[in-house]
Formats: sequence, structure tokens, C-alpha cells
Amino acid sequence: MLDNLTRRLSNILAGVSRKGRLSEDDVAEMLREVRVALLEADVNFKVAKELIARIKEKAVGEAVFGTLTADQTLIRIVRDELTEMLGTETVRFNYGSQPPAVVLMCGLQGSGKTTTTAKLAKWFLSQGKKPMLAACDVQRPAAITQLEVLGEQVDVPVYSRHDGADPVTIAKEALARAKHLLLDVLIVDTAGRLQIDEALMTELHQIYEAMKPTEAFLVVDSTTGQEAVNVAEAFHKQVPLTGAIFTKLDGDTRGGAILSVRAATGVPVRFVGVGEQVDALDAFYPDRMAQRIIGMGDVMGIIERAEQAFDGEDVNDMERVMRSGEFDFNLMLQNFKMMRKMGPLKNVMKMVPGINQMLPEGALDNINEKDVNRIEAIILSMTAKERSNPDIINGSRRKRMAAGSGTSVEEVNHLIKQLYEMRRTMKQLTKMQQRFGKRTKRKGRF
Ligand SMILES: Nc1nc2c(ncn2[C@@H]2O[C@H](COP(=O)(O)OP(=O)(O)OP(=O)(O)O)[C@@H](O)[C@H]2O)c(=O)[nH]1
Ligand SMILES: [Mg+2]
Repeated sequence: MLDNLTRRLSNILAGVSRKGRLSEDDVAEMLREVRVALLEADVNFKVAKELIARIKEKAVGEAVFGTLTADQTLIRIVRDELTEMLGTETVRFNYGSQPPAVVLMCGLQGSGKTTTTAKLAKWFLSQGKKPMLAACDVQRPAAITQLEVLGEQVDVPVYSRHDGADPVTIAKEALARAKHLLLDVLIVDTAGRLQIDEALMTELHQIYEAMKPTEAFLVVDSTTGQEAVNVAEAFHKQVPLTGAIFTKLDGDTRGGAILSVRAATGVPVRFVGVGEQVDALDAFYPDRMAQRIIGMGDVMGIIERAEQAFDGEDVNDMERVMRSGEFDFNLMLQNFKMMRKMGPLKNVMKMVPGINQMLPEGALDNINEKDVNRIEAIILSMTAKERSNPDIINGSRRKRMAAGSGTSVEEVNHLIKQLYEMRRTMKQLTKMQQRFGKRTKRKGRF
């Protein structure tokens, strides 16, 4: 997700850090590069321009030029302004005053509404809530079946009718049923259209009026680029949207629209879809996203994924270790096991701070699980002492490990080097966060 932009921005900011005292010209040059990077990532022109203007204004205001800590101040300003642009605070889910809360899902055809409806249901389950789905897309008979199948998959009830009843009736009946069953949330899937037309808007409007949803989410396909911003604007005029969900971020997208939509329309991004599976939905955190795209990684994101994968098991140890830089091979091995549960390795790796500077371009996309098996084999061929104290691994031990794991000495060397680099990066991150004073705090569950 947004890999190119992340690479560009982290390189620009790393360049600034190497410079020492920054003149006004240096900063102007850096901002010009940031602007180009944003535009190339398909960020809305106006949004990019305003962001740059605000960063400049702050930089002047805080008189960064010529000071020794100009780079740190500047990076902090960039991070803060990006966060501001994405929506300072994480918006919590609004459960309303009386259950069930109603979520209206809307969007163009094929944007991912039905899939995301099921993903959200799964997310609510993970929050300890009891959701129900309403099949209000009666345009295509197959749409109802699709939702029923998905509902079964996530083990959540679906209210549907196959007798041609109109969507408003179905929605109302579903609401009554959800109330009767004392459920917490009703998620209403609606029909899509190829483009925004009268009929779609009228239907949506009717459902909206009948249901008075606490949340109205626009589902947008992130591969549609800037058009996504226009779509959001058009929908927002008809139905007061409370959030946007960008789908297909796992695909080939420059992703700029996701960065522009809130600044351009006021509608905050709430979730992102990162795969076809029902668990491929991530909550969207503006501060983490900002931190991530400037190359500071997303440690909180990794921890959260781990928590989900382990269903409440304590992963504080992992956080402590990652921050302290006391990483050894035992932990690496343990982490591999955890990471396997956390989803495709490359997605998790992308959240590691500084990873862009550590690896050559495209390296993460080439990560495959077979390589991980080889690494695991090497670690397994180590003695307990070697794992906890890698400093003792000399030449002959390296040879033994290579032979024992069916790999080469080069691979063993490489792995050991990686361990030390990881330690260094983790330490740097901790330092960076101390310097900035403001640690990324968990904003709590929704
Ligand atoms: N890779 C990927 N595919 C997704 C994601 N979300 C949805 N899809 C796929 O996109 C396609 C369309 O998804 P649907 O959920 O049927 O879209 P819809 O908006 O309900 O479509 P209509 O009901 O026809 O308007 C399906 O093949 C989904 O599997 C995502 O986050 N990543
Ligand atoms: Mg659908």
C-alpha cells in the first residue's frame, strides 16, 4: 500500500537529515520534491498544494532554518501536517444511543460493498458485538445469495427476501428483526450502479430516511484514483457520509485518493480493504498512516495485527523487545511463527520502521515464504547459546549451520547481518520517538 510514495518520502526526508543545518533554500527544495512525490502518487493537486503551504508556514513559524535540529523539527512538521490532512483523530464507530446501530453501505458497482459488508461484520465480532446483515441489493438476484454465502462464512445472520420485495421494506423488516434479537449492529448492503444516477440516489435516499443510520459508509475502489474523490463528493451531497472505506489497496494502486479524500470532501477514511478474504480489513489510523508513509513504520499496526492473530494473548513482550533492540534469534524464530499467523509476510514487513532504506526497491514484493523456510532452517540449526548470543557465531559455526540447514555460508552471513540491522533500526526508532517527544499512542478500540 502506497509503497512508492513511502519510498520517495522517506528518501527525501533521509536526505534532509544528512544535511545538517538547513537553509531556507534547502527547505524549499525539499518541499518541491515532496510535492512532486505526492502528485506522482496521485494525490489531489489542491490538497498537495495546501499541504505544502502549511508545512512551509510552520517551518517559518518555528524558525527551523539554520538550527542544528532543523531536520528533526521539519520531519515532525511534515508528519503532523500529513496526520492533520488525513484526519487528526481516529473516528470511533458511532453505536448511537439505541441498539442496533445501523450502518448503510453505499458505492458504485463493483466497488466492494458486499464483500466489505461481510468484512465489517467480522470486525464487529472481533469487537465483541453482535451484527446482522441486510440484503437490500435487489437489482441482481445473485447479490442476495452472495451476501447469504458471505454471512454464513463469517457466521453472522443475514436478513433477506427472494420474493422481489423492495429494498426499503427489507431494510425496515431487518431492523425490526435485529431489534427483536437484541443485536448490536445492522449492516445494510445496497445496490451499486455503473455511475451516479437518479434512480440510485433516490433508492439510497429512501433507505437512508427509513433507517436513519448512525454511520453511512461509502465504499470506494482505490484503483479508480482521483475519480474516487469526485464519487465521494457526489455521494456526500445526497447522503451525509460519515466515512469512506477504500478497497483493493492490496492491488496495483498509487493510492493518492485515499490521502486526498478527507481534505477534499471532509469525509474521513475509516477502514481499508486489503484483500478478497473476509479478514482483509484494517481500521484506518491517520497518525499511523502519516508515520508510515514518511518511513517511520507502523509498530502499533504490527502489534495490533499480532493481537488479533493471537486473540487476546499477551504480546506486550514483543513490543518491549522490538523497542529495546534486544532482538535475538530466539525472538526472530518466535516472530516468524507469529507473523505467519498475522497474514502474508510482506504486508507485515512493510510496517517495519526504516525497512525502505534497508532493502532494495521491490525486495518486499519478492519476499516469498520459501525464503522464510530457509531462514527458519538456519535458525533451527543453531544451538540455544548461538540463538541468544549471536556474537559468538564465528566462521566454523557458520559453516556448520549452512551444512545443517542445507543452505550456504553466504545465506547464513546475510541472516546474521540482518539481525544486527534490525536491532539497529529498532533502536533508532525508539530514539526518534523519544526525540519527537510524542509517542504514537494507541487511541483505543473503536
Ligand atoms: N483484492 C481485493 N479484492 C476485493 C476487495 N474488496 C472487494 N474485492 C473484490 O471486488 C469484487 C467486487 O466486490 P463486491 O463486494 O461484489 O462489490 P459490490 O460493490 O458489492 O458490487 P455490486 O454489488 O455489483 O455493486 C469481488 O471480486 C471482490 O472479491 C479488496 O479489498 N481487495
Ligand atoms: Mg454487492
